[in-house]
Amino acid sequence: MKEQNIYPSFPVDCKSLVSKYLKKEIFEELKELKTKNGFTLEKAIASGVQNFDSGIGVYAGDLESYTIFASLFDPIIEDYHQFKKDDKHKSNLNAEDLKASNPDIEGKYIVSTRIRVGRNFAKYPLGPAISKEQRENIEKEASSALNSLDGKLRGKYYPLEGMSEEISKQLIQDHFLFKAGDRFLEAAGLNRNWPSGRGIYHNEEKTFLVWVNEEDQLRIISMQSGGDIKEVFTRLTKAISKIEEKVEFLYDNHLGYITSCPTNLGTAMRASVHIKLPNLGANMKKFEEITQKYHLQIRGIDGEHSQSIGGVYDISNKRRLGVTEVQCVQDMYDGVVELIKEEKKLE
Ligand code: ADP
Ligand code: CIR
Repeated sequence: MKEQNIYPSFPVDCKSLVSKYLKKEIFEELKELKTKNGFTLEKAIASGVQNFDSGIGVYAGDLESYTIFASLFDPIIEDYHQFKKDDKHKSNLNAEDLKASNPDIEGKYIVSTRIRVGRNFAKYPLGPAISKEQRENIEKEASSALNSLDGKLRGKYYPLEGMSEEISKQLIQDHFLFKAGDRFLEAAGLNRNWPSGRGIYHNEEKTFLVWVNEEDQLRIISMQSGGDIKEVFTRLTKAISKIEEKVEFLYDNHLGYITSCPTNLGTAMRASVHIKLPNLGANMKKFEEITQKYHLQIRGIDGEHSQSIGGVYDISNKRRLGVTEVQCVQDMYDGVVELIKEEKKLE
């Protein structure tokens, strides 16, 4: 029989935030608690307990997880976002406030720009705690709201179930679709009943896409080739407000938009460019000095936990909570301007 409620041990070189903050006394205080949706501490920490290379290692099953397990979640949130218990989140989705003329008109550095937000339905638990039936209802409600979009946002919903392997492979390779089998999500209970209830909506040009029932119930995405960051942000903000006419999203005055992973709380926004920086890539000290100054994260070009290929990096905002959406994109934009300047110096 599986042993339950035993304080997990982490290797000494484990750097995840869950290993840092899950002290024995916190574990003892929280181990018997359960949210109204039946979400427990054991479920919340499963991803970090099964994946010692996690950066964070916890997921929430519902809004209540963030309060019931606050003595674990709060220090993790404070550490990742530099956001304190009494701070309030602010939202600003007015694209007019962004100062971002294309930093690479010749198209020499920026391959593509993508901005996404995570959103979850107010009336359901989050992905780690939903039932198959709830997930399927979300899919129905999401696809019906999306199918009512018109103009440049008009598109079609494609369920994962029944999608040919060839098409899904191509969509993943072209950076449009999420990957299957992520071990961090698997351990968090986010891959249960795969592929049922999952899918992707996109317009003809694939500049506006929505992932359904991956890590969050919706990932609303605007993307295109090149570096016109403002155009990408403008399209995203219009799409969000259209979808919000049909669906009520989970929002909290303290934590902003509620997401299953605490790194996405607040704006739930990741604004990124795929950018060619081979010289900075060979000078990581300088590279990281700039990314730290502008609160940016470096990822590989096949998404989270992937490697850079051919000197192309995924550069995105790291801050998402306690800063507005405009500020998230501005962080990325200002940092990218500086990165291009430094890359030119090194050429
Ligand atoms: P998320 O952005 O939702 O946190 P990932 O980091 O896994 O998740 O990225 C999802 C997909 O989006 C990956 O295929 C990744 O390559 C792609 N992607 C991210 N940023 C860009 C970009 N600026 N241009 C093109 N594709 C991108
Ligand atoms: C982890 O803990 O590494 C995964 N659960 C993903 C966390 C979010 N991603 C990130 O901050 N880069």
